[in-house]
Amino acid sequence: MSLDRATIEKLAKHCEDAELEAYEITKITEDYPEMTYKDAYDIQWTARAAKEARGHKIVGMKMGLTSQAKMKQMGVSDPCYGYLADYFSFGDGSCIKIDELIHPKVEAEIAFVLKSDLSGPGCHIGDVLAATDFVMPAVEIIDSRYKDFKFDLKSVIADNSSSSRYVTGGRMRDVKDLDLKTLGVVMEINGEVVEVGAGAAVLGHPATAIAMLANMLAERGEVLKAGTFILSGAITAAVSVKKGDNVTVKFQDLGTLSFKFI
Ligand code: OOG
Ligand code: MG
Repeated sequence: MSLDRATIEKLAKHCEDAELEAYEITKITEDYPEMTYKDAYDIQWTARAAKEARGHKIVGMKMGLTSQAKMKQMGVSDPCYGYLADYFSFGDGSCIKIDELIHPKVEAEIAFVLKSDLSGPGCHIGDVLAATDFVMPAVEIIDSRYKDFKFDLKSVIADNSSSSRYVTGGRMRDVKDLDLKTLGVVMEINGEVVEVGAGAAVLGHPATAIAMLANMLAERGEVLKAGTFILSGAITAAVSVKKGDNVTVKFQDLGTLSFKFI
């Protein structure tokens, strides 16, 4: 049974307040076990509209739980998406204030920027590669609002798929010049290698995640517009960070990016 509009709005505020004020909440499915996947996305889209109404710009989208490493780490079996707001975005060399976050983790990702619209249903990897303007290196900082970073798929969707911050590197490349399947990444924290991976960790090929996003959005009548920035999902497992940590991710063919938690 679906939740009513008032409950969707209440839960959107509940999750978004926890994000804005950086405090933990219990999984919303504990109080609303009957909620559906559509309810979960309705909650996410309602919080997104609230941010826009307050003057924030939505600057991109993300896919999450697209790799076996992540699905296994979080105990879920399907990918999910979320949106990226203007204040989530940081550049290479940034300092990120950890006190604004609850229990952040970092994960290496490949970001896509589109040059033409992409829509489902039936969107496939060829459509994605043809519609991609360029790819660039990125690190996502996820910060589930749920206690101990534990959730089920509906709860995490309602919580904007744990979106929190992301950092992009300055090197853009044409997908024609890269093999995104074998593109390797090495993630270091304070000079120590903590995770390694290759693009194929993301559904066999990161562009597959973008096709999946277009197909999921089509269920709501939404389209990925030309110019959209999209995080395709973690290549590595997510690693917890603390104040003072220096994160460096080396991407084959896409350069290195670094930032610090202060
Ligand atoms: C959900 C978001 C996962 C990814 O890239 O797999 C994600 C979570 O693990 O908190 O962003
Ligand atoms: Mg991610």
